[in-house]
Amino acid sequence: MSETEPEKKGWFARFRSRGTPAVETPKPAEPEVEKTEPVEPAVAAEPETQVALSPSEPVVRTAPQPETAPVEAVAEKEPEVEKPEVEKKGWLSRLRDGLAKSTKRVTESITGLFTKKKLDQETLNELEDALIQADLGVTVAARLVEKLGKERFGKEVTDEEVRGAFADDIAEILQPVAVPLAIDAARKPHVVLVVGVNGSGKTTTIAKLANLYRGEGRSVMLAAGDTFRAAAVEQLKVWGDRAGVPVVSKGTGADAAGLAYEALERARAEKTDVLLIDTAGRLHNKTNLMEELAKIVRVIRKLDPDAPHSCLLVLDATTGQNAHAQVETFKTMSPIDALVLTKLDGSAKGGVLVALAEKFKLPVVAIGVGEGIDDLRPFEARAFARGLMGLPA
Ligand SMILES: Nc1nc2c(ncn2[C@@H]2O[C@H](COP(=O)(O)OP(=O)(O)O)[C@@H](O)[C@H]2O)c(=O)[nH]1
Ligand SMILES: [Mg+2]
Repeated sequence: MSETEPEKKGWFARFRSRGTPAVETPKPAEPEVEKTEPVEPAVAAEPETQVALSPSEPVVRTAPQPETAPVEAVAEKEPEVEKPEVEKKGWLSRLRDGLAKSTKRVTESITGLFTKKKLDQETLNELEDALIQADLGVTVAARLVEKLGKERFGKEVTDEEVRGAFADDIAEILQPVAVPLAIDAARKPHVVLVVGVNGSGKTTTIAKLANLYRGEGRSVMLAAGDTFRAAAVEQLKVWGDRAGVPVVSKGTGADAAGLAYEALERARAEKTDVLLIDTAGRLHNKTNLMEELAKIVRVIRKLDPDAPHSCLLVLDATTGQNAHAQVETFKTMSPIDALVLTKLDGSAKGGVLVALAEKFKLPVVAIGVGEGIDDLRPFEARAFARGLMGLPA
């Protein structure tokens, strides 16, 4: 996931460019299946312990199975050709536009505070509120404002100076967690377990990672470990086909740990570089999910005591502060060692990433900026911080 210097420059340049049309990458047919489920609203509206499933909720959702033809349909929709420049810019526009919602919240409130006055305590308090409102969290807000107060109290400051100072401090908080996922090439396979609540973007992120690693010349295998939801296995199969990687799967209701074991066996036999294991986001209740994730880890460790070599928690940025509870919950269930924040293209709560970085100090290995297979990007501290504060990179 390392980016070359020229690409970085391109990133910044394009990040700054305005008016670039966002080109939607056509999605495979299966996300439409997702659309029939109230995935996102359900996640956003759920209480903190999102993994808990009420007893009345059906075990197998009634979403229609995707037709068996989506693979061809997908191939037709998005042929494997060199992406035109305009499409490459698409994700940047979406990130900028998405972040713009977060940015607007912060900058409008900051700007509104500065008319001509000197920095006083009242303004500092209001600034602190603005940062909390923008999901940066109480701790970060207090720290940023305290530092600003020490440096500028009683002096005349402009809103741009304040945003610049905040952006620098935020970048400093984010820098240590802006770490790409390191794949150990000596492992065959490097096992990546992907966990997170239903609808957070696990399956999509797996597809994106598979595509990324394939692009790096690595061999990849996917394990369809979400055996709970009817459409989940088919969804991963479609994505696997899109990315050109094999998918190990069984039917709905199959034992996920057994499936993960088989997938690891096969990946070892085939000397695959990376095995990505999908998991269920929720089961009948939290205890079941906890047991299932623990069992997957236990069982794959029979084959490789170090597995999983990476355990990624996928978080939907639109859920804002709820992401904290999700980290806490999943930490008790599996050996989380990194985060992926998805849907930053459409979240007004991007500031939560800063709060998470400060609190948990878990690496943010990538960010999701769209529904397409290419819409996964390395997380860059400074660009994100300045973007959030409405400043050019
Ligand atoms: N806009 C946007 N949508 C995303 C992103 N990642 C996932 N999604 C969408 O979120 C929904 C749930 O994703 P899915 O991968 O099925 O979540 P899972 O239940 O955790 O496996 C789907 O409609 C995805 O297309 C992202 O980065 N941006
Ligand atoms: Mg899924």
